[in-house]
Amino acid sequence: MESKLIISEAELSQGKWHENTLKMARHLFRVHGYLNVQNLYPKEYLRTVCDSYMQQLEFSEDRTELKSGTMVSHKRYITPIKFEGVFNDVRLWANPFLLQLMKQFLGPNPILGSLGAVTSLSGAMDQHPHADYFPLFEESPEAVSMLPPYAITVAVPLIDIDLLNGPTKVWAGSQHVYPVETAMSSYAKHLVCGPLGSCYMWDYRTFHAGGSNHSDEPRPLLYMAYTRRWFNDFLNPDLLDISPEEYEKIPQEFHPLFQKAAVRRLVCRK
Ligand SMILES: O=C(O)CCC(=O)C(=O)O
Repeated sequence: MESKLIISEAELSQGKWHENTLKMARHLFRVHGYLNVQNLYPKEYLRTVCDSYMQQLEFSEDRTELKSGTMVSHKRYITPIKFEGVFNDVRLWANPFLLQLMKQFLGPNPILGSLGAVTSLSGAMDQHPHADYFPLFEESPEAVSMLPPYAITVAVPLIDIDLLNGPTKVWAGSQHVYPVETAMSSYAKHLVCGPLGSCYMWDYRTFHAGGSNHSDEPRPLLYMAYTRRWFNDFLNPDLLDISPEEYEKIPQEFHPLFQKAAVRRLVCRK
């Protein structure tokens, strides 16, 4: 069974999850290592995000390659995103339903650690299974199954994503095992996708892989990493960088989400 939730009409009108749904979300995320929420974002806003992102991309003349970003597997590119314009918007990173989930999964003080997008081009092949980070205590495999998440990747489809243009394959439950069984046959493989407005999130330890793109169009998937305050992600090059001008635009109540980016800037200036 897929680990999936739909926000109810009553929850949408109240702007928050019902307590029981939150408990269910926590249970699903802990057991499966991921959660798919089908209706988290307003579609009109995401269309503006998609337009802005696609305008930033530089394609080769025949559109078979991307010149911007880093190729992470066949015809699949990660591009960091500048924290400005439509991306410096509370609707994206402070969506009330999303923040409630992040606090359930990561404790009361989550940090936004990175912002980027992964785009697979037409013809992209299946990516290799991987986790976004190592287990924290590699010398103690038994700890891996007990520890709660320390970081989460939140993926936001910028178009309707389906089985044709490229779901993200997720090996449910693999976040609890170390060393992981590399053939992945011990874990249930879920093909996670959703329409514009949906959002799926996985534990940094959960094995996953971008699926092949059999459509004629690029498949852009925005991502944000939310982490516990003390976690430092040494593997990902796209740590959030916020200029002082953009930081000023962030409402005060959300400054705790950006504590680390703010401190990094102060330290780097010295
Ligand atoms: O393309 C996807 O669906 C996921 C990509 C991914 O996990 C990665 O590039 O690290």
